[in-house]
Amino acid sequence: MKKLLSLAAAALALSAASVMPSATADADDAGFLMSCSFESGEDGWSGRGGASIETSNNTCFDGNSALYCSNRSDSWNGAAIELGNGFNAGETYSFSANVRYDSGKDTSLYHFTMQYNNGSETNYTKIASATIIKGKWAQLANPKFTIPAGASDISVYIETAKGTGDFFVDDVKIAAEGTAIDGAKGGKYIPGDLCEDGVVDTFDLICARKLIVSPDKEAEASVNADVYNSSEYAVNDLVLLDGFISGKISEFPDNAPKAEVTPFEYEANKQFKEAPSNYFNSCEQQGKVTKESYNGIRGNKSLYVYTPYNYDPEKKYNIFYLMHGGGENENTLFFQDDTMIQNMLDHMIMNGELEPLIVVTPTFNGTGSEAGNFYEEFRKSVVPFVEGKYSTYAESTSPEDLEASRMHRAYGGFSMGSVSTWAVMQNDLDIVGYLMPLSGDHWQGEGAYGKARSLADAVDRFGYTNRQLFVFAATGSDDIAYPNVNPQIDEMKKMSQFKFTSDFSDGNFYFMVAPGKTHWWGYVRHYVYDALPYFFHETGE
Ligand code: FER
Repeated sequence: MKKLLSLAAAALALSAASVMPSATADADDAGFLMSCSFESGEDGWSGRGGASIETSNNTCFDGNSALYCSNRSDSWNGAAIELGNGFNAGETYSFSANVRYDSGKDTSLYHFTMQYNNGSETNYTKIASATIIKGKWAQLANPKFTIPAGASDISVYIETAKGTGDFFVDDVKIAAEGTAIDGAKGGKYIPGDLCEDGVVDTFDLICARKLIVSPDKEAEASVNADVYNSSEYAVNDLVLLDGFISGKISEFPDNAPKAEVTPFEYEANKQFKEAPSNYFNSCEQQGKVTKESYNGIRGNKSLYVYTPYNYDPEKKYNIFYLMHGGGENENTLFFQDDTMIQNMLDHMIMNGELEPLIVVTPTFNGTGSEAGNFYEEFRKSVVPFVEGKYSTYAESTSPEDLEASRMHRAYGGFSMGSVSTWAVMQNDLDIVGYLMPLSGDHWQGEGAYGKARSLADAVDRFGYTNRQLFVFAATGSDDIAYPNVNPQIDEMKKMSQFKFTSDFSDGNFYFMVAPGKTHWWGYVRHYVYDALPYFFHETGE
């Protein structure tokens, strides 16, 4: 299904380049260039980030003990070892590690990752990844992985795509290119693969038939048997598996429980209302603003991530990307007297006006990127980076999972940021369900009609109805952008793709005009206060 083997594109910041003992490449008796069994100690491994490691006899893949990794405070925290002399950049080796975890969700995506310096900066690349079944050993292996040319300061480590749960590692081995290294069989989440041999075929159907008549099928069935994703193994799973193997269906229907829709009382004609002035003072329940750097399609850039008070990486959060205006940057929303929107978010969340969510302030500045084409960097770099690291409704950062989570993702911006918002609407509707263009018009299409037309055409091209995207636009009546935005809105009102009301249980498009307000964040932040609570209540169905 969708979650399979997808990689979280995560260029992760590593804080502690601690002094680690290193493994050198001398072929041992069995021909391995490195072999760590954790039978007589930690074999040179160390905790990555703040994680702890120790050997443990509680479970192991082979022998009597394994390495146990705990106290992780971020998904990139894990167990690491430095590769010393003899592992050469540009050369290809066979890598294998066995991993297991015993608590938390039924399945979890694990990565066997390499960190290295490319001459100017630290880089990360995945050696192998797999979605693992809780309580089973699984092998992360790649028989032909090439250490990037020019790499130095190389280490390898085990991490998760999300979450901070404990895990075990055992029998980590490196051998010559192409070597098939023995490891755990099965243990990977592959719907339909009851035999856990990595493929879905008639053998699985035999297992499925046996299982359905077993008196103990609940206990025996692994998550791979539950192809209908209904949390139990039943006849419909067998029927679907039969259909899949005989070629009648090409994928299993996703019956995963849908997130509950929060009841929300919309006003149909929302009027501008300022946030209480104390909302811009610091709050007793403060979220956190974290500076992040990523290496995307427009080079190395920074953004900020606001995580709400008591952020829990095991929970899922709605996410709102909020873009600055022309001449501004990623600092604008959190560090100026006329913004400080983290304080406003803290108060709104504390007072129950807004569900806890993640707010990201990226930038369209830098290396050739302009507001109007940011949508490209947004989908290719920013969303995969942020949502590979923070816990949103995206199960992974694959295009399928980003689309599946689009009703939990919003994008907005002010002025040139609004220009970027309309462009995101035109180009990224498959990954964004809510849009908040503030004080800026669309810069595609001839005249007001052409602008509106290009947006309506995009809705059609993506194949969405007017129940599947929601636009809350706003500006001030005295804003310099008002004469640009208002005619575009009037044209959009005539088009069937947009139904005008701020009651999103009925329509999908609204334009709030704040009396007398001009082109300034000091006003515009209040539009965010008014509009953001209207987001994330619809299912998009
Ligand atoms: C508008 C969209 C963007 C607008 C102004 C801008 C005046 C941005 C201007 C700038 O950053 O200089 O509709 O109306």
